Amino acid sequence: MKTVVIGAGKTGLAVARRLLADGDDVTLSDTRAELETFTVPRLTWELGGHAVQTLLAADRIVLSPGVPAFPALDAARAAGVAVTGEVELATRRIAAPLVGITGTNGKSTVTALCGAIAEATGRPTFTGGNLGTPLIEVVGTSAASAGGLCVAELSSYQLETFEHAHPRAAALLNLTPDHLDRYGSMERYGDAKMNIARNMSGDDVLVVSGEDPAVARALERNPVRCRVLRFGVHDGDAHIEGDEYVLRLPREERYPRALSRLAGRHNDRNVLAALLLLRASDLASRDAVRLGLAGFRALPHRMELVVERSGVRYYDDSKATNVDSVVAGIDGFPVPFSLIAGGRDKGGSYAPLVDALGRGACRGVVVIGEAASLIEAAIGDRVPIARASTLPEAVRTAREWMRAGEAVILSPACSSFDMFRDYAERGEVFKKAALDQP
Ligand code: UMA
Ligand code: ADP
Repeated sequence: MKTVVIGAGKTGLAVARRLLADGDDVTLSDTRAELETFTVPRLTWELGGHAVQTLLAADRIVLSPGVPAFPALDAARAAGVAVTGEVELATRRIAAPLVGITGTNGKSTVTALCGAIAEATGRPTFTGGNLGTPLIEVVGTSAASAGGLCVAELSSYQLETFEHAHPRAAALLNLTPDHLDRYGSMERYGDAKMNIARNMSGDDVLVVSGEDPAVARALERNPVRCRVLRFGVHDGDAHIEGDEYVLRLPREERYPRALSRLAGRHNDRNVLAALLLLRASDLASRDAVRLGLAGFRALPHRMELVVERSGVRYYDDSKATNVDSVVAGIDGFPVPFSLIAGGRDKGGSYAPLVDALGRGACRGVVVIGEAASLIEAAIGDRVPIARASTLPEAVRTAREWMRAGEAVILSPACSSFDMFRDYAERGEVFKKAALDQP
């Protein structure tokens, strides 16, 4: 079989390795002209673009998630060339039950927490997907066997190419504006996410927010054939009563909230979703849930306290790449803060961010990157604004506004790709700048 893999990033390289091992001829095609290549039998490179002839000559095209539709691809599709994605290819080679997690925010946290609980079951476990390790890397390991368990964060990009993939349990955590540069509307974005449940049926468990109107609308537009369970702070199949997480499966189960070390209301929701996913599907025992939850710590770059310098605390929330995730972090923030925001705009509105700044004690906003003017215009004269051309410069500026006992927060509301390789690199640059402050 002749396969063209579009995009030679993490996903493309992992797919190429797998397909070469399966005996395919593979072309790795990338828009970058300069790229570190290597030579192995049956592998060809196409750099500097995706030629239509290359695509038309393929039996199959595998798209990397970050690649949006383009004319040569449409032409190949129209000519009958099959187009698929990495997660779809992976799931065809996995016998283990798959737990899939999607939503606008909280995916990585819920995935990592489910992974920790899955580990506590003693089954060989894989935890990855959009979180960092492409799912296809599990193929051939014990976690992919029938006795294993695979927990995958699934982005809307990865879900676009779902065809036969069939999670045993899946979550749609929430839906707020993000990636509108690719989808154009919330409906198209939500529909891409609903693809997660297209093959789920019978006893399979779909966990959704019972509080999010956009999730309810997405479910109405895309009816499902499996069990649907809802979580919500006050109400739902999983909810909170006092200091306990309560599940109704319908048999009641209670877990102390004190088991979780995650801060913030949004993280309570994340915990509820994770418990519901693994208990309603019976993929983890009550003891494994307790053990996994108690041992779990917040992931880096999510409201992570970096350091305190001269009484000012620096928080790295680089993973907050859309407006709602910034609002979740700064709403009710306990001390006055300055905010560093900006990067590559995704086509949504900054109004909810401006409202949240109005409710809290924000001393000022430093804007960076391509979206600087857009954010500046949205904020107007409600709080002091400064511009910075680099992130270290932004940290120095933000610091000047602060007194002891206050905080500087990097929470960008944008993707990082205008200035950095990814959100993690942006977070590391912020951390270094914070450590350099007097
Ligand atoms: N490229 C092309 N043609 C194009 C566009 C890109 O050839 O038209 C090339 C680029 O030059 C680059 C490669 O494609 O060489 C990059 O591919 P990619 O953007 O799909 O990125 P990967 O390195 O494969 O990483 C992807 C996810 N990235 C995206 O979806 C943008 C990673 O999620 C994920 O961890 C990884 O697969 C493993 O599954 C990151 C992300 O930002 C964290 N995800 C988005 C999000 O969370 O909001 C969806
Ligand atoms: P994702 O993988 O969906 O980007 P993460 O768990 O990495 O989600 O969190 C990304 C950002 O969103 C962080 O800034 C975090 O504080 C915020 N966040 C986490 N969970 C939620 C939630 N349930 N609702 C809103 N924001 C959230």
